[in-house]
Amino acid sequence: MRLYYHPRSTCSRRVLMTAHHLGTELDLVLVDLIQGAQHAPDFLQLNPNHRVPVLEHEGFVLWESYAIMQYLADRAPGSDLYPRDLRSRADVNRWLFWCGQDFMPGVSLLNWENAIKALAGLGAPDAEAVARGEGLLTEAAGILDAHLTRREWICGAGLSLADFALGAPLIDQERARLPIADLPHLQRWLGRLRALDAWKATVA
Ligand SMILES: N[C@@H](CCC(=O)N[C@@H](CS)C(=O)NCC(=O)O)C(=O)O
Repeated sequence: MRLYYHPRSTCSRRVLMTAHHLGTELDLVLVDLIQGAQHAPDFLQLNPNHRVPVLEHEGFVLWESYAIMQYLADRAPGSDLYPRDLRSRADVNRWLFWCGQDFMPGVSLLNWENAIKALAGLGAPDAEAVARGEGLLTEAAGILDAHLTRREWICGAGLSLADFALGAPLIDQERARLPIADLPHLQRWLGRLRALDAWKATVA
């Protein structure tokens, strides 16, 4: 199985965490996003959205990190990361959709403006975009923090794809100046994630 990825891509990282936890081996193919390799015709054949991650497995091509995580988990016998029970699975799905729709817009804006632009030498953060990202993430992260008040992991059935999906993009929280430092339940949960081998083995 081949994964087209970039080491600083948080969407790639949630897939790498999942694969590592499941013990699934992936052949990694670097797509140099800084050099624009995602716009090369060969790569656009795989993903017309010009984005990583992309999985290629025996001729089957899959893009969208959440779909890739689900595919990997469903192929791994005996794993609880993506439960089979109807309601437990619906619970995980709920947080995966919420991650893409409500959580990532703020995180992505701040990662880009405050962290990636500086690393890639692309100039100063845009103040208006930063303010928009802070507003979006403050609301979403507050919801997650309240949800985690009495929970070890996001879903009742235990560690799941939801934890990897939401946790992976927070790796650069200081550099990206994510407004989550004062959220105690979210930070405790992040500490538990950081202690996992899947986290440690996938730090860029
Ligand atoms: N919804 C997609 C988002 C993928 C995405 O935004 N990937 C970024 C890196 S984290 C990317 O490849 N950006 C390059 C570009 O948009 O040109 C997923 O979850 O896989």
